[in-house]
Amino acid sequence: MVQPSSPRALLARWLSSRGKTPRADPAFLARFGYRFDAIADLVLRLYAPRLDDPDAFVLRVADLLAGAHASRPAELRAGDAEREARVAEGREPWFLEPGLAAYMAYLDRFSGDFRGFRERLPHLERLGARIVHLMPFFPCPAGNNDGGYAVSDYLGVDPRLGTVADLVEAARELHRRGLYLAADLVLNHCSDEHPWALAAKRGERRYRDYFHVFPDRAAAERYGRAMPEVFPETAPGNFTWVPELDAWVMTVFHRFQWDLDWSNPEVFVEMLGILLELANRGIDILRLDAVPYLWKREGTDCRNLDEAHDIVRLLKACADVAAPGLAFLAEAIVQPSEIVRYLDSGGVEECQLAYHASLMVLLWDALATGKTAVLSRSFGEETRLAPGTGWLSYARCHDDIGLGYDEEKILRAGFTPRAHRRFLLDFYSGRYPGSFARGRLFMEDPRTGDARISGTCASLCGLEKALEEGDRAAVDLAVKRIMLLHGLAASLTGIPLVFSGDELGLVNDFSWLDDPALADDNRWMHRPRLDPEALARSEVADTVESRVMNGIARFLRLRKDIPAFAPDAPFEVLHAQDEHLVLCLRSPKEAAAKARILVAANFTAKSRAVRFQELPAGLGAPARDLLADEDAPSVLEPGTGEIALGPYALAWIALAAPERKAGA
Ligand code: OTU
Repeated sequence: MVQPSSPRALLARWLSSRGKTPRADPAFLARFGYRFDAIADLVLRLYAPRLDDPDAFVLRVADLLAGAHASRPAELRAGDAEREARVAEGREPWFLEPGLAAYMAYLDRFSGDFRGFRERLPHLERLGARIVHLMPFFPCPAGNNDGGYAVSDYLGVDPRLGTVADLVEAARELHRRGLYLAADLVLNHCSDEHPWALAAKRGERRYRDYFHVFPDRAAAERYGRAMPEVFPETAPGNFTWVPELDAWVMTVFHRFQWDLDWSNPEVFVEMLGILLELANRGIDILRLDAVPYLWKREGTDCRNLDEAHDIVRLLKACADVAAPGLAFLAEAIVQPSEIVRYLDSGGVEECQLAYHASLMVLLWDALATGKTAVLSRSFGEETRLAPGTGWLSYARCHDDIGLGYDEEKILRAGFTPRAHRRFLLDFYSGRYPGSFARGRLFMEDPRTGDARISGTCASLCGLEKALEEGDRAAVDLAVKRIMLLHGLAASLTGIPLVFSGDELGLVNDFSWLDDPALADDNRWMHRPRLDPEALARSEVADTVESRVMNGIARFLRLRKDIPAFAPDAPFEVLHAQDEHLVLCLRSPKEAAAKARILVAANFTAKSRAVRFQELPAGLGAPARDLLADEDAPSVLEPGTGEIALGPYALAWIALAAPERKAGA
């Protein structure tokens, strides 16, 4: 290997050879100079062992950045400048703007295709969502393609959905309306029909090296001996025999999703080019799919390794140079302490946003047990984020709910972890006597007894059962549960996120069973089509659809003007004497004590009370429930020091400024 030059010398070389072209933009050069050391360092740290000429590689990356920036459309560059200026002025970054809310949908199920998309935007505006995540819309294999997460062409658009021009136009239309577009970068794996995989199958060495290939089963198994399985029921093991290669390929997800070998610098360059091109099409947020899995090392569980973080850092440093308005969303459904590592540089070095998977699981835990100890104990310090970063807080997404939670917390809450887990699985699959839920077990593993849960928010909250039984009171309770979860996602912390169909309270959709391409993946039961009839009913008073839609829209509308609900405003979980309540204190970032809000939630079907005497002193008197209206008149009972909470009720209680001590 040729010894690498110092980053400074290399930068000087690049600038004198290519940087001083008449087209070079001074802002780009400034960003480039600022990030160059970090980029060169990370490249060496990750790739030095595999590079013959590290300088040449760094210069290649530099050329890629300059090229991508040169072809970045003027309107996006102007957007970059605005986003940068906002931070320079000391405001929060654009993606933490108070009041933002997100929505995620499969394009075909949401609007048919890109053309229909525009017509659905008024629906999103009515809901109050401003970040729209369209699930993978790239060309992918026919048949089972894991909902598009087996990508065959990262820069194409699935012809059934539209064209690249349609994608660009969709982004423009969103921007015109003050909305943002999020999309996936499925960077851990590509489909076995991707040209890279096809070339590897044809015997091209260069492309074989894009994947983790093992000559025989023993070698593969030795490498993966500590790797858990993601889909044990339908895609057991982590390797697939590929006859054309006469070898085993690592396939952590499905056998048709080949894990890319990110220790190969060529894979990095390919993916960087793709990332920058997607950014140039107007995508504002890239969701880094399965980011914990990026780096593999023999004998480890191949998750959350330090190099995976270095790759994200390197991609971010590069994006900051060529497309500085772009934000990264970490899709890391792992332990809370591991998730926050993708954000702990304060959004500067790695991701800016992450799914609050911990909160999501805890909400379902509390709903099944009616007890909030696990939630209250776990939703605190370890999920606190660095400034400049934010959670996406949600009740449901397109994936299953994994109920595994920190065993110690479960023990401390008075449950036995194994039995507790069994109970949750039984409860949400509807087996537990008296359960209101209608879900199914996902990826049941008879060896471990583990499983996850599928089902729409509404079905897991009891709506499907209640409707089927024609039980109006049960329907009301189910709607209350649905509102409770969305209301908490809108007020505990972060940016609320709604999964398509949940805003209408859609129940499980069993049509997936009729489609052989989907039939072995019951996550499809909770990915319903946005049925036009349900949409129409959402405009008719008193239907379930309108109650849920209007209820969520109201949460999103109200929270917009509540400074204490800014995504990154502080929160503090208060100890509730009543083990069925959640109490969370939100404070505005600019400490104006009188605008603090106490979020109070009752996880049972019985009325309960929040007793102010039991809460920490100095909280301030309850002044007003911001959620109270004619249907749910004020819950404050003046003089008693109590707040009544009806079944599954949620209250956003504005607190009066605490009395100041004399002389203070
Ligand atoms: C993601 O989920 C996607 O959200 C899924 O829809 C895909 O099937 C999958 O990647 C493959 O692309 O295991 O059960 O820590 O948990 O990447 C869902 C991250 C998953 C993983 C996550 C994965």
